[in-house]
Amino acid sequence: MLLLKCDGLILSGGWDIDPLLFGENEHPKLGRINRKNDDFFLDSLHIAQDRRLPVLGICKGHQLLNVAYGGTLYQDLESQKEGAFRHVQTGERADYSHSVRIKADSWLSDLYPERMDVNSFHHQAIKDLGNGLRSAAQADDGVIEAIEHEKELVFGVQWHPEMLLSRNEDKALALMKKFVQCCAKNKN
Ligand SMILES: [Mn+2]
Repeated sequence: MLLLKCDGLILSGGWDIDPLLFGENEHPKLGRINRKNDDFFLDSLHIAQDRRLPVLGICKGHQLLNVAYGGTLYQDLESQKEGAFRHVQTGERADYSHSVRIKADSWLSDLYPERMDVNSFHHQAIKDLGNGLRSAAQADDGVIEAIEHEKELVFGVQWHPEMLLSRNEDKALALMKKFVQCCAKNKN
């Protein structure tokens, strides 16, 4: 399998996550799901875990990590989390939509100032954190926008750094560089 040749795993964005994976039935506002796709993500994650590879989850990937570690999701933020603002931006992919507060001592804290702007293309979000995971960044409405594992090399961001690359700012690239460095270091 291809993953046996990789030094790390990025779980990308995608459709909604099957709520059966965290013990819930479908909320009326749940979007498109594809269980095969979820299972592929989970299988890849399990191989990466077996091989102790660093993992970075982006948007859906970030949410799936939480589910894989036993956490839960808001199936639809707008109808399930009071006071949540709109996290499905109408602007361009590389536009900023809301700010996040980076937690001190998190994996992002040496890359970014305490507050920074991100893009936002999700109507689902982490509700209860999975085992061993902690929040690394939060939006002002309380939505968890980044996570990390307390012991494992497992990281997640709710925004899309790869879509911000066209801004030609160091900001988006910094996160990717850090992950690649983490993979290289882990290999040695
Ligand atoms: Mn957001």
